Amino acid sequence: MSDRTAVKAFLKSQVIETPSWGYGNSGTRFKVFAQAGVPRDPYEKLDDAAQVHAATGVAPVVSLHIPWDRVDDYGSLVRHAKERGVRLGAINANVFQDDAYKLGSVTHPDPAVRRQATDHLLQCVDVMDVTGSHDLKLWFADGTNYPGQDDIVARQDRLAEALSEVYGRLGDDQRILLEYKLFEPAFYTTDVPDWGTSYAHCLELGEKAQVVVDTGHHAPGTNIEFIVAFLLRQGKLGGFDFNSRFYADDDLMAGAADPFQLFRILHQVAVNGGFSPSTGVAFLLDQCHNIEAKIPAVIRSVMNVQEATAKALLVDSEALGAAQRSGDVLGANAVLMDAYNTDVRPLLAEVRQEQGIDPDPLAAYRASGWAERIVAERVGGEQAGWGA
Ligand code: LRH
Ligand code: MN
Ligand code: MN
Repeated sequence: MSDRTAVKAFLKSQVIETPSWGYGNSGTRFKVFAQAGVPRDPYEKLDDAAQVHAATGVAPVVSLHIPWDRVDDYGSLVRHAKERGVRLGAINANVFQDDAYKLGSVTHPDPAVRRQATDHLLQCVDVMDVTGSHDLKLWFADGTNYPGQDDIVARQDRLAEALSEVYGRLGDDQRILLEYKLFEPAFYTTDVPDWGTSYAHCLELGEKAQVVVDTGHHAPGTNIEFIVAFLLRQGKLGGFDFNSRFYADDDLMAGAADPFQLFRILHQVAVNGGFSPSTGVAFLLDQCHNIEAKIPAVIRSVMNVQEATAKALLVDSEALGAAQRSGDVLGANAVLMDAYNTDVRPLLAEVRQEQGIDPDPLAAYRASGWAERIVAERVGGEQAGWGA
């Protein structure tokens, strides 16, 4: 798609889902630097997410993390979101913060702990029924730290059993997105360490199970766009957790560390039909803002994804195909680099103007006075955050 009007139309329709936990306090294991004005509950996280959507026009969906976002009445959260012009998206299960999970959750050697973990996953599907969410996003911290600690294959069997029980509970328009991560918190083996393991489990489960690619979850140097292309070909790419990394799972702003990688990934999405809503690829952010202001950081990340998307869509596919077919190595590479080196900011400013929003989302947010308002109003109470 290199036609400017079509590119602009797509950019207006693109949906980038933001994570509730990105609005709360977070940190490293060394220190959490609390920020003034941070949400005190899931309702206030939605209020902040609505500001991101107001500024960017493309972030109307918010992922929840349970139990971080536990409320008594999820229906009231749905109504609150609606009033703010946003809606609830993926439900992320959390089976990594209970004392019981020291040796794993669904792969734990003790069946009682596995039952507890699986029950939580099933409860997350109950939440989805109320929130109208389609995606159950599963990431397991499960693994071992020492050789010999547990039986690797027995853990795979336990994982498969739990996944299959949860899969059986899914409604027709619900799916499992199974996330992988190379390591951390387990340091020797991780039960879902890579896309291949996730893919194999999803294949066994059926068509309502797909792989989610978190861009921070690979070994350094991994060719993520190859994984994306492969999964798209198999119809098994469920979505992305976008963030940036320099070293490991850094969870920095998407597009900050390596915008060229983000472009290469989105180019593969573009050429393999992943932007078509029918493929169901979800574009989620999964990041934390430890030292920078949170709402502007989410706005910047959304803009970075939009810029990389615009560049990916501007690739002259006819010229690229012709160069590839004729074996013109340098020519093909030049077509790609031409798109990457295009300054798409004026195009995106036009898109925003046509959407009726400010061409400069960060300036619009600054001018809104929201930052000052939340600092003044959100005093007292516990601040919600990563792990709260
Ligand atoms: C794990 C992960 C997963 C969790 C989120 C908080 O590292 O990427 O997606 O749900 O972080
Ligand atoms: Mn993630
Ligand atoms: Mn992560």
